[in-house]
Amino acid sequence: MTSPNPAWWTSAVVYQVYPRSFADSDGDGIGDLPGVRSKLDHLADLGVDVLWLSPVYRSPQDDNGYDISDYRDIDPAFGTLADFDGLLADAHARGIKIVMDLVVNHTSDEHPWFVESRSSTVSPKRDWYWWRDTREGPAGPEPTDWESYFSGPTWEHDPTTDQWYLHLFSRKQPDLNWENPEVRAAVHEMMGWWLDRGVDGFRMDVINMISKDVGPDDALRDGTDGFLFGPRLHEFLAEMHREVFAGRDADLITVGEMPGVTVEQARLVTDPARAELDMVFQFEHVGLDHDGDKWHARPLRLTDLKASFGRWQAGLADVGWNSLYWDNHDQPRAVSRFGDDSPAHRRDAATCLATLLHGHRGTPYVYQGEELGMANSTWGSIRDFRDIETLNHFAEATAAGADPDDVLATLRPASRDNARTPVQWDDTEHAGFTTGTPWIAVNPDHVEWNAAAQRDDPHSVLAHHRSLIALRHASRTVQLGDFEMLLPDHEDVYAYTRSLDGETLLVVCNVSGTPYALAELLPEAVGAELVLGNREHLPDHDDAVLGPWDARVLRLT
Ligand code: TEU
Repeated sequence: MTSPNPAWWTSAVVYQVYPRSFADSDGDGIGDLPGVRSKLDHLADLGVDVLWLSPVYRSPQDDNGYDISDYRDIDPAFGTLADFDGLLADAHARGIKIVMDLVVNHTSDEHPWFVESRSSTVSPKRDWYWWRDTREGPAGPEPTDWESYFSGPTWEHDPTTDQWYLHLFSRKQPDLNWENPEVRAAVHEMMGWWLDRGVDGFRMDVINMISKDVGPDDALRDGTDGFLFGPRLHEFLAEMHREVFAGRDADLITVGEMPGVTVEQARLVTDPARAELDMVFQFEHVGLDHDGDKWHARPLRLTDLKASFGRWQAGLADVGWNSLYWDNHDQPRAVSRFGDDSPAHRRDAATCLATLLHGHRGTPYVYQGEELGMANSTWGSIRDFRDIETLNHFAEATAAGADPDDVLATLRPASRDNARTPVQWDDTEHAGFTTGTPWIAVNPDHVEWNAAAQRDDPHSVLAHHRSLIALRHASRTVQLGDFEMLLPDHEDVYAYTRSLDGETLLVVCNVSGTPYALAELLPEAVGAELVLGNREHLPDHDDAVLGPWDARVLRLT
């Protein structure tokens, strides 16, 4: 991508807002669009270029908005279309683009399309969803053995027509049948409607699940072969690009969330010559601390992380483009998961992980609160949780005989709710998030960890994110430079170079509490100019020693 005029987003940083937990303007305990609007200066101060809004559309909120019942309206909990337009105008006035969350693998079961589809087997919208008869024989009655991401089978029986409909997520999220050109046309038209309204692009939810092969498949237990990266995915993405984006002169951005996507598949999807998507969210690194069972994680091995990130950096070096993220609304907080959120090390670990990530080649995504070093929360009983994935897992595991306390112990570090506690704006009772009662409890550590405490602190996690974003904006080497991994076998230190036009930057991060002599690790780093560091102001700092969670960007040439 070192073409003479690289795409604008190769130098951009995206900030993700989960509206329900960002800022509440009317005291109902639920974040909303006027709340987001009231915090735009925080985003402008941080220096981000794009605001990705998790879903704000009309929704029964079964999965916090990822179950949409009207794509062209705002859920009253979040505000109105006028509130949205106001937010968009104010964001644009600050040079911040807005990306909508496009959730079109499925709708809500309360969407008029599905209400019509389930009304009768001859409904004109019957084929807008996946309907199947009961499977006879011992394997049935569900048409296939697929398991939902939210526990239980992916098929729900509908007594009205005595057939089953497919839902990869909750039973209130029936999957759309993208084989039907009417479905695709309706989605394209809806996307055009939002682009005409001025939005700057889309983050596309589980977009690699839209092409499915729903055949009789007694053999396929988990079903991923039947719906991950199906046979017509490239065709559907290319058609979408042609029908929705081609011919629009605005600087748009598209990112596809693609669980299970490989480097090879991402090269095809993000190759500009193929006009599908600009980038994808891959999931490899957020699966390295568990073998597919997120409820039973183990410590991350840094060599595994280097192998994975190294492969993605190399794999998309000559074609395509990477997205870079640690946190989002589905992942527990990285500083607790991959770092160290103890009082002694939390600031250093959060800034170390941020440096490690932001120095890579790709577009960084900062999730709300990550810039403040927000950590996993403390969870008492199951009543503290809100996330459907978490609650369904607890119900299924305890129904299968597991001890509730044992299951609770697995939920605390892994639940998506760790990402969904309200943003910590200040040290008041509800962290300045709401004047009402928050829909989910504020992390009690907000008294110390909050934006107000960090805003004017030059050494805060917030200040460090500001500096990382400013560095990306200023440095073509950080934006486009070639990537080379160093020390691939070191279990504690992550180091790599970025090179462009004669400049070489070295990024070295000690992802542990053990100090290391720099000269022994990287002799070329000794005496190099410090471009950005996270610990040089600390009394125990020593240029020659990489301290605990020490992270440095050095200029070698
Ligand atoms: O997430 C898809 C997805 O991969 C997640 O379900 C993930 O596997 C899981 O949460 C990890 O614990 C997208 C959205 O980001 C998520 O919030 C929605 O719940 C889901 O799709 C359905 O729309």
